[in-house]
Amino acid sequence: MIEADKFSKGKHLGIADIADQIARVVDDTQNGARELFEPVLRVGVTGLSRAGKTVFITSLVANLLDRSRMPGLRAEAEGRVMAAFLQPQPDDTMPRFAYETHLQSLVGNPPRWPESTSSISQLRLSLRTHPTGLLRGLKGPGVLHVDIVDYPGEWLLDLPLMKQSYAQWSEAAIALAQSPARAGLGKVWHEMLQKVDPAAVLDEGEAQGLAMVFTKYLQAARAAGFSNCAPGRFLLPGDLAGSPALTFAPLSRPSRVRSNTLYGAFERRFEAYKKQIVRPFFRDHFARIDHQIVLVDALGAIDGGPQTVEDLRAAMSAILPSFRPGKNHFLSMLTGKKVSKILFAATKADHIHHSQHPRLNGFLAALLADAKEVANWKGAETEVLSLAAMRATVEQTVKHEGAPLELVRGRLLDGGKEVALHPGDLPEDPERLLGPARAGDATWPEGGGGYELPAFAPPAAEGAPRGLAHIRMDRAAQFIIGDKL
Ligand SMILES: Nc1nc2c(ncn2[C@@H]2O[C@H](COP(=O)(O)OP(=O)(O)OP(=O)(O)O)[C@@H](O)[C@H]2O)c(=O)[nH]1
Ligand SMILES: [Mg+2]
Repeated sequence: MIEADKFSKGKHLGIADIADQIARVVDDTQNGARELFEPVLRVGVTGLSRAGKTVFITSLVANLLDRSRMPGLRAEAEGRVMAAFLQPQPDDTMPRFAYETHLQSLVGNPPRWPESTSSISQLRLSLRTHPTGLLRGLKGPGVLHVDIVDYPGEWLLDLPLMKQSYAQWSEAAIALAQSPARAGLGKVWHEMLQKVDPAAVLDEGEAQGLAMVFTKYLQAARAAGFSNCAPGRFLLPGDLAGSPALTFAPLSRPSRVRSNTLYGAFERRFEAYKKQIVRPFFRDHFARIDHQIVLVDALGAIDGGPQTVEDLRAAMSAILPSFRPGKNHFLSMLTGKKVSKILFAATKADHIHHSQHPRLNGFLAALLADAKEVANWKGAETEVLSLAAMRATVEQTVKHEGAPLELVRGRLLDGGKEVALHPGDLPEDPERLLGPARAGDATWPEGGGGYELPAFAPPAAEGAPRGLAHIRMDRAAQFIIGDKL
């Protein structure tokens, strides 16, 4: 339908403008009509760096193409899925997600985890199903296209920057770097920061030197397990390495800002970074997401100690409100679209015995509670789940001092030795982890148990692959695409 006010509001629309508007409306209607018959579901897989996005997408696709390990997917259990197949993706300007390469590395000999992602890619998976219920006899099979995008987790950290001015970002970044948890990580940068005068006329050599030592600090922070390491492109510049939009760093604001000074130049570059790099990425990627999956490596953060848990909590609290559906916010303003389902998933749950999974869910829910409250997920259906996209361990129960002890057995990523270990018990009350985290404690309290959560290698392939061994990927798939099948 063409809305009347589209035409009446403009000042003096020329024939060409009107023709263009009509063409666009017709085009949208045609796309809409096409999507009515073959709906497209755009699934967002979001998570910080190393959260498990690439393994998750690979496993989701492998387990949808071969559904023998997917009893929890209702359409499959009801025998209604006739076929699943990969299709050329709709967006010609985006590289294809290297599904075959990632799968090959996971099931290869020896099996390997895929490389960390350095750029954006996309995949379209299509499912042909018999309709349900009353329509069964009336309608032929339907096709659902599922579009999934993968990108480096570091880029997600840039989302909160959209709301900040250079002065606000600088102040927060300097304060964070000086917090006790990060003390020592940015020594060289801090020393240089003491020496430079933000109000002095720009010296490009000095600017580059500052950007370099600041980047080194961000790399050190990430290597120490911290999540909050924005701007994301400083860690993963791709083809932007060395460009002026990446040659800035936080500075204290001088009383008067002149455009020819170091501060003036950095402020302009920060705004250019937001406008030319961050904004297009979020506009193009998040613009039309229907269902969102937020992956969180909660166990990795627990393994790192209270300070990495607090850092993860802060990073998620800064990012998640940006997904707020329907409010007058950057993403909603760009898209006008509401995400209708959000799955919050604790990844790599094969590190602990399944009897601990309810506690992991409780911890994740508590970790994200602030963010969820701020974000006010009105109108969106949410679920919290623990899952493993690729199960690298098996469970085992042994007798220890007369009592059963639950272990997980797997091959260590580092060295390849097979071990069976008790990773530690998560507390019933998540506050026992979040309290010390909020207090900034360096270690978990005595008697808190301690955690042993080493990285495992992917399991050795078991003959012809039948999907991938997983934990609750069928539940995740049911929540994300089940009601569309
Ligand atoms: N045990 C276990 N480890 C996993 C699982 N999924 C991911 N991992 C581990 O987590 C690492 C990171 O997973 P990726 O899927 O590459 O993470 P990502 O979110 O794509 O990371 P970036 O591309 O760096 O943003 C892997 O290399 C594995 O070591 C899982 O289901 N089980
Ligand atoms: Mg990745």
